[in-house]
Amino acid sequence: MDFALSDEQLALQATAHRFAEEEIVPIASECDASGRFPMEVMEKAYEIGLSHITIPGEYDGVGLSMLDAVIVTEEISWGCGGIATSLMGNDLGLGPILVAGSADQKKEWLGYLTGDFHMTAFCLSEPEAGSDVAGLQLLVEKDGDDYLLNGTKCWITNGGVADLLTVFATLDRSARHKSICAFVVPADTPGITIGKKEDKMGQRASDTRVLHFDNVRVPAANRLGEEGQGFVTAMKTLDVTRPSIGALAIGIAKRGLDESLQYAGDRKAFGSPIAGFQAVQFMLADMAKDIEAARLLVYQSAWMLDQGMHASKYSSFAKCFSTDMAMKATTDAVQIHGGNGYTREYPVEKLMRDAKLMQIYEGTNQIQRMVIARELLKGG
Ligand code: COS
Repeated sequence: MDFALSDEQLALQATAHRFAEEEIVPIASECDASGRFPMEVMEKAYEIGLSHITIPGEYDGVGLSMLDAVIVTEEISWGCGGIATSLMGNDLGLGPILVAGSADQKKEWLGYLTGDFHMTAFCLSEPEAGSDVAGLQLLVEKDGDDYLLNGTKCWITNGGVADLLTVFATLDRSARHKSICAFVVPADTPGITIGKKEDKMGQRASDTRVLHFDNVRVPAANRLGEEGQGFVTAMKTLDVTRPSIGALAIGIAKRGLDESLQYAGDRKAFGSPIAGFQAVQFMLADMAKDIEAARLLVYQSAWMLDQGMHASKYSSFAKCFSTDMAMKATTDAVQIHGGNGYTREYPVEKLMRDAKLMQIYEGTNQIQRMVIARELLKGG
C-alpha cells in the first residue's frame, strides 16, 4: 500500500491551491454577502483545466482520475465551498452522460462541453422528491419520435447558469424507479423557465434554482440509456460524485483548521496566546485527526472507483463521515475564534454555514446511512 501522491498529483494539488488563493479567496466573501455568481472564476477554472475534470481525454477532456479529481476539489473548496460546489456541479451534471451515454451521445455532448465553456446542471430533485428519487413526478410522454417533459425541478445547482441539463423524468408515476428515464437537454429548449434563486444560509456563491418544464420537446436521440434505466443512472452517478462531496467538506474543514491555527497563535488571553491552552490544543488536534481520517475514506472510495469497483458503500462512508466531520470542525473553528468567530469580519462563520449544506445535499447523511446499512445487510 502506497500512501504517497505522485509528482503529477502534487503538482495538480499545488495548481489548484494557487488558483484558490489567487482567484477564489479574494472574491469569496463578496459573493457570499451578495449572492453573486462568479462566472469569471468558472471560466478561468475551465481554461486551466480545473473544471469539467472528469471528461476523458478521448473527448478532449482533462481526463483526471477520481483520485486526481478529489485532490483538486479539496483545494478549490479550501478557497470557497460555494464556488467549489458550482465547479463540481459541472461534473455532476455531465455524470449521467458518462454513465449511460452511447458512444455517439458522448461524442456529441462531451465534445460540446470540451469545445467551448458551458456549464451543466443535474436535474433530479423535485419539490416532493429529494431523498425519494423513485417518487419523482416530472412526467415524460412519448410524442412521435420525441418526448415531452412536464413538471418542476428544484434545488438545482447551476440551475440559472447551465447551458446543458441532465434531466430525470418518469413515464408512469405509479411504477416508481422502473419507469424513470434520463435525458440530456439544452437549457435553451423552449418550455424551460428558470424559477427563483434560493436565498441560502451558506454556499451563497452557488446558483440554486427551481426549473419549470412546460411541454419541453426532447428528441428520442437525447435519451440516455433505455427507458426505465434512469434511476440506476442517477444512483451510479451519485456513487461517483459522493467522494467529491467528501473532498469538498475536507477543503472547508482544512480552511477552518488553518484559520484556527493562525488565530490561536495571534490571540492572547490571560497574558499568553490561546494556542498554549490545552482546551484549544485539543480542538485543533481533533480537527487535524478527523480531517486525516476523512481524507483516507475519500481517497479510498475514489481509488475504488478508479479500479472500476462497486463503491456505493465507500462513497457513502466518504460523503457522510467527511461532511459530519466538517460540521464539527467548523463549529470548533468558530469556538476557537470566540466572539470574533461569530462575526463576518472573520471567515470561520462562513465555513460553518457552508459546511451545513454538505450534510444535506447529494443525499442527506441519513440517506447515506441507509445506503450503508442496505449494503451491509445484503453482505456488500
Ligand atoms: N448502483 C446500481 N444500481 C442501484 C444502485 C446503485 N448505486 N442503487 C440502487 N440500485 C438499483 C437497485 O439494485 C434496484 O434494482 P432492481 O430494480 O433490479 O431491484 C433499484 O435500483 C431500486 O433500488 P432501491 O430499491 O434501493 O431504491 P429505493 O427507492 O428504495 O431507494 C435510495 C434508494 C434511497 C438509496 C435513493 O433514492 C437515494 O439515493 N436517494 C437520495 C438521492 C439524492 O442523493 N438526492 C439528492 C439530490 S441529487 S444532488
